Amino acid sequence: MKVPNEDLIKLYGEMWLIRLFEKRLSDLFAKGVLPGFIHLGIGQEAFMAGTHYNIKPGDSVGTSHREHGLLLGLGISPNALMAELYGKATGSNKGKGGSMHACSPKNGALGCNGILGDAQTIINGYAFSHKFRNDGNIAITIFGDGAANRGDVHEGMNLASVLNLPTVFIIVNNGYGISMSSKDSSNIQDLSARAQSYGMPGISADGNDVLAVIEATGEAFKRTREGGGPCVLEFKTYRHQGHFEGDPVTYRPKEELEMWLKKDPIKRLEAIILEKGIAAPEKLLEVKNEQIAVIDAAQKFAEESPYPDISETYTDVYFELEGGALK
Ligand SMILES: Cc1ncc(C[n+]2csc(CCOP(=O)(O)OP(=O)(O)O)c2C)c(N)n1
Repeated sequence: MKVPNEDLIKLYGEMWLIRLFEKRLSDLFAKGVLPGFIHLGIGQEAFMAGTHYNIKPGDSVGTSHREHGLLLGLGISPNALMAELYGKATGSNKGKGGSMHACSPKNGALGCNGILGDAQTIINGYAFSHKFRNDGNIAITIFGDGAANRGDVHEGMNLASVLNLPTVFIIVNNGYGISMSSKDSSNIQDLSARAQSYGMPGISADGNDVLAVIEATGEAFKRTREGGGPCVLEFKTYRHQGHFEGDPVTYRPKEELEMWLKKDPIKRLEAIILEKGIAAPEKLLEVKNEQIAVIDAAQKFAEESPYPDISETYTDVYFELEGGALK
């Protein structure tokens, strides 16, 4: 899939936005400013930007607990996401969703299910709806190598295949489920091989190469959109930080991180852009600095926003039926 030069610059900016947004969250969390618990996707930007590249309006996208970056791509503004993480009333979900449950259904951003594996069955409901309406959209579910070992995931894959649903299962293999190495939790090289058991295609690709991600999602999404049925994609990548902010990361060797830092997805795209003479280093610095300004503004917006009023405690929490009964 040929990616125009101007798109390469946009992808470069998007990856910096994701990384710098996450780094800002890391700092704010360490200072005790952010409530709750956060999992960051630093190092995994290529898979997010590359997947976003081939998502179309109307697609349904279920993210995991590590994809603030994809939520930004799907249309939650940096201001709204930052305010959400601060628990403020101006947040994407009025401060009640937080990191795990920030979502924007009107943009197809379904958010995360805290129970690993469950989302991979639920996604088929969205896929069925797209198929029933024949709207050309697809349902994408994103989950980690750890979640991939849950039984529900296999149930979801089987159902998607049997019903020939437009479901795309994306496994983000970042090497660990908390402290458990994926080499110890699975006996196969490529997790995408599991697709064969359900009679659908499975592809593994370099998740730190944004162009490889665009190539893989481009072909897979097209096939699924055109009625070809479900498929599995595995993107091999690495999270630079711990599982959660505050994780001392005592379970993986230093050399392993060093090896993956050499494969940093942003540096790799930067090298391609410079090598091909698509943009000068000054231009790339400008693109990066633009993202810093966006994040500074988002932080200011979040800090200056009010907390939800106490009277809002139960608003949007329960669905109110006619006659006042709560469901
Ligand atoms: C059913 C279930 N079991 C355990 C957990 C606790 N838990 C939260 S995240 C996580 C690890 C997930 O690893 P992976 O799926 O590889 O995603 P990653 O965190 O690496 O992005 C676990 C075990 C959970 N949320 N749900």
